[in-house]
Amino acid sequence: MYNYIFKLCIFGDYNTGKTSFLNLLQNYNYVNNYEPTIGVEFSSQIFKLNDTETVKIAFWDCAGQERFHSVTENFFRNVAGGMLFFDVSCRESYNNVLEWITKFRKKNNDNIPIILVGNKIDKKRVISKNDAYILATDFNMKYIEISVKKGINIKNALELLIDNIYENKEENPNIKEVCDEDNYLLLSKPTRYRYCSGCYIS
Ligand SMILES: Nc1nc2c(ncn2[C@@H]2O[C@H](COP(=O)(O)OP(=O)(O)O)[C@@H](O)[C@H]2O)c(=O)[nH]1
Ligand SMILES: [Mg+2]
Repeated sequence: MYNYIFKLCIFGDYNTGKTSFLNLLQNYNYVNNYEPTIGVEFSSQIFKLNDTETVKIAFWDCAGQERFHSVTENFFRNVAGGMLFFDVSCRESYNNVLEWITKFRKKNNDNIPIILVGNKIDKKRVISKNDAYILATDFNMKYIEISVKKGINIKNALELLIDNIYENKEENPNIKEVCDEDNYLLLSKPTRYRYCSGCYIS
């Protein structure tokens, strides 16, 4: 049983590793293939917050729509937090970070945290860690660098966001204490839903 439920969205440019990140979290192996997903993908897992509390997190993945910068309103609605991805080896994905922040903020108030995630640090980078850190700080985001391919900082990235959400939970309107999960799921009905329970982070 869990104490809280919240929705997280993983967004940012196409090809930055968002779907691979979610797959890895669900203990699938990293696959080198490129398989664009269609619609909004949604999965959920239960994580430990501390010794006594757990949270069920519903993850929403842009799933191909970000290619056209056309993610639906529904995607950003009712989220407790967001992970904004860019690729440290692709300047364009970094240049688009501001546009993504604007889209997110239009749908959510400033108390909903976003963390900025620089992925693919196994590749030759064109964006320095310092520049990304400064950008993140300017927009009140935490910054973390990861490599989905090498499995670097995967859990830390998720924990960073969860901690951020949990610390400010009084100001966050989108954290549900569990009472009526079915209604919540109906409100935010996904195109596709994969259930995966019992996956604990620690
Ligand atoms: N070198 C490298 N490639 C990655 C990494 N993460 C994802 N990729 C690759 O980048 C491509 C796009 O990944 P995908 O998860 O589909 O990106 P999405 O469009 O943001 O969902 C795929 O070929 C992945 O294998 C990484 O950390 N390093
Ligand atoms: Mg994807």
